[in-house]
Amino acid sequence: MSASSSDREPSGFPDGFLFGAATSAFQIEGSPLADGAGPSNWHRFAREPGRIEDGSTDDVACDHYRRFREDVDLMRRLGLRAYRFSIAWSRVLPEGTGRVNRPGLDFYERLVDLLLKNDIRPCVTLHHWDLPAALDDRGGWRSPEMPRWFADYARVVVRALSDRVPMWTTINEPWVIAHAGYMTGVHAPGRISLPETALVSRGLLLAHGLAAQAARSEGARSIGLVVNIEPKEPASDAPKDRSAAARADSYMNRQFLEPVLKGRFPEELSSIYAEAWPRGGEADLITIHQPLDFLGVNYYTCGVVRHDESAVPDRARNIRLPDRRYTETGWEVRPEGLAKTLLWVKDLCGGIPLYVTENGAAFPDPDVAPEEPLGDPLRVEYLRDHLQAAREAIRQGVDLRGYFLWSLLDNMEWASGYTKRFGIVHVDFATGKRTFKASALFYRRVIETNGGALDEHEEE
Ligand code: IFM
Repeated sequence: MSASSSDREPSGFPDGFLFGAATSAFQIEGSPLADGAGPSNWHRFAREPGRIEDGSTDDVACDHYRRFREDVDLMRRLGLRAYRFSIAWSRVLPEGTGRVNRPGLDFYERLVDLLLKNDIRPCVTLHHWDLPAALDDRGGWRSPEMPRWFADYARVVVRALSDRVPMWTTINEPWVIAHAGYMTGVHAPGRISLPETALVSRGLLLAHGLAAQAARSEGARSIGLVVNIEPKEPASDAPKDRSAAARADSYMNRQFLEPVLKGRFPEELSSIYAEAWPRGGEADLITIHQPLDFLGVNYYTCGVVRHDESAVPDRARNIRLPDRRYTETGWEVRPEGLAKTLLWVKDLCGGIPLYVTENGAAFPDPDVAPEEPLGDPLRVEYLRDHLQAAREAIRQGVDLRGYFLWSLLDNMEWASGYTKRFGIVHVDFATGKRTFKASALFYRRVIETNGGALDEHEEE
């Protein structure tokens, strides 16, 4: 592949900008019950008939639990400066509370040590959706005890690792946990109930606040929350579509952001959830509104919203428009939406440092990679366009400190099983073999040149 500089003014990312990649425990580790781990809610959910698109399980996934040395070596070869991963709660506390399973914690100690040895900064997410099944049996996120259980778990993990882990996040995408787990039921625990969604949303917020406090008291130096943001655009200028877009925005984007960073609930929530919305908000807000060191933003797409009498919540529904570009997950490709999102968050939340903690795309790749690098031009284009948008946001004054690509490896995409490949490294799920895709080499070049490669283009 040959490249030449374009006429555009090249400009790099700020010094120390963290170029990284992200994964999560359930999606890559495999060996779910190894070394004394307890089952997670997702381990169990995947075994319920019809829950996972291809009928697959987490038994092997990317086999990262056994191949983590090889995976850290891949990161080193890519020049990654940081790696964002999550801890499986059920490895550390098999029953969810109480007894600590030392071998489970040891696995993460070994991973962190190896990352540091390779000059890769470990960024730990405490909860990325996989919950000990034992806690699900006790009500899971519907239980009023959950915030305290989560804080206790956070304390154990942070105490063990805070001397080596510089960056912590409490919960990944709480909106998805509440919405997909309790409103639409496509994720574990597969429940469909608006009142439960309201309850779970409040529990997640309180859990974040208590865990942030606990992590700080155990020595965590830098603590944040990760939210997924999707700008909501009305399908037309009709007042009904405009107000549907505003409701969708408050439900998906501001439901967690505003209480955590502004110390208030978005007004629209009490009408969306009606009498299901828990009372006593003011007292809860004191716990929820903890000082944070940064915010993680996961960005994939924008939503086009149309008023819809039959839809939940509160009559707003995302629609697809013809003649637009979509990824394999059906998400519209909207790189400019990333800059828009970051600027919007800056305006809403002030000067808090931001990280793009996830951004990436699933496009069709073969099950077996015939050569290295495996060509994935759509993903290369997606990454180039989104990284340029991130750089543009910085140019416009956003304090963006890093970008974590989703994902390092093809992995188990939750209820879609292994049918959606997000990785820049191809995984042959039959053998575990890893193969760099062209997007991995492109990303390596972006990192090496501190963004300069974004201004190169392939010769015709
Ligand atoms: O795979 C997920 C990840 O676990 C959370 N954010 C979105 C990704 C793609 O769907």
